[in-house]
Amino acid sequence: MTPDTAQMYARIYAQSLEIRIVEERVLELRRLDQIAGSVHTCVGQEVVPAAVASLLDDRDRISSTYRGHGWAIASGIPTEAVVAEIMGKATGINGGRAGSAYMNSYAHGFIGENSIVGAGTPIAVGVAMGLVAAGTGGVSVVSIGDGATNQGAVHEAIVFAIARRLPVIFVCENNTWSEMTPITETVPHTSLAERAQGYGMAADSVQGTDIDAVLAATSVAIARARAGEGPTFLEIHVPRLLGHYNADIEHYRSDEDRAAHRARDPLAALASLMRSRDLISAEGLAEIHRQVESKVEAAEAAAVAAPTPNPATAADHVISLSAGTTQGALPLTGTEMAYGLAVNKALIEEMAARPNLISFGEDIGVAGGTFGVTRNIPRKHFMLTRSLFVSQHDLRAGAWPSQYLSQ
Ligand SMILES: Cc1ncc(C[n+]2csc(CCOP(=O)(O)OP(=O)(O)O)c2C)c(N)n1
Repeated sequence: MTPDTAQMYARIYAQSLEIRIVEERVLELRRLDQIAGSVHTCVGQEVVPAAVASLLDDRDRISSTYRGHGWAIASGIPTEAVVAEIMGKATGINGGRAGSAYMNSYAHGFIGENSIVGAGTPIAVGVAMGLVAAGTGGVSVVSIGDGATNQGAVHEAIVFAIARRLPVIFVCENNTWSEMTPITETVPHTSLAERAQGYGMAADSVQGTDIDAVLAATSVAIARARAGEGPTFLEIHVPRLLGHYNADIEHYRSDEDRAAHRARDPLAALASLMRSRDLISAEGLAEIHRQVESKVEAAEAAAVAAPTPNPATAADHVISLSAGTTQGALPLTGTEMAYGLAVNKALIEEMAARPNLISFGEDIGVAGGTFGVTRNIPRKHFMLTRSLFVSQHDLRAGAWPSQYLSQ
């Protein structure tokens, strides 16, 4: 172990602890009605975002589920802006509009949370296509739960990521529960990593309590993605230390199951590993706790003191205006037309205005798709492959190597 390793583990530990304390404070603020709606915390899973994100850099992007406070913090969003966002405050990273389950910050490479199970995966695949087009070597990481692997959207995302060898890492945080259903009830005969291998995808399965394995498997996946070798499914086993959401009393869960999960807390395992390898002293560990606790305390105090959004700004960000359109011009007087035609016209207009826009889907390049919504997109702007429109600019820049354009 080099001093660098010791520092890296200490950083991962400090961030995981910070996420844990934030989540505990969030639950308390929710109990005090200072947060509206449900909150889904990641207590027991903190090491995953902290460890995975520690290996990423500015080129990379992260998408997560509604259980994404940890991923938001690991992306580098200031803790105060995360807590304020969960509280719906004006100083939140999204001005209080996204709340607990929809935080995002492009500036921090955080594409965002999503409360629709599995819905982050096709978005992450689209992000990966964008990264390939940009040619930076960036990787698109998306976290999902174990239950999400049963969703159609996840199947489609995996199939597409493999077909185009996209730089996606599907991080499956397997906490064995999907709300009230254990994963063994829906996937009884195979592990999730084996299931992913069945798609022809590289896959690995590691324990969250084994930080070395988590870091090693993530590094391999990142290297594979950066080298253009395609996606990886990374199953990380973690405990679910609390209920599915803040008000879940877990009446469906046995005491034995709860105790078994408590016995494999990755945060505690990381602290003991650092001590047993002499990577940190007992005093060093205590110092991390003091620093993190006061950091979260200050973040919470600032979030509590922050104002709620000004009601006069309620309509801000509702409509994204095309160039040349002013808010005053809306609502526009329109012409009645079939919905598919309206989509087609909008696509033609947007693709002409924004050269970086691409559209993908089966058969869309052949006859404008089954419903004709991609018909008549001007050829002068776009080269056509069977299923993918790519702007001429991207092709000239050589941003789309042939493996991504296979028909
Ligand atoms: C498409 C969809 N179906 C159902 C739900 C309701 N729902 C919310 S969370 C959840 C369980 C998901 O379990 P898992 O993917 O294992 O993630 P975890 O909550 O354990 O992190 C369900 C069924 C939803 N939000 N979206």
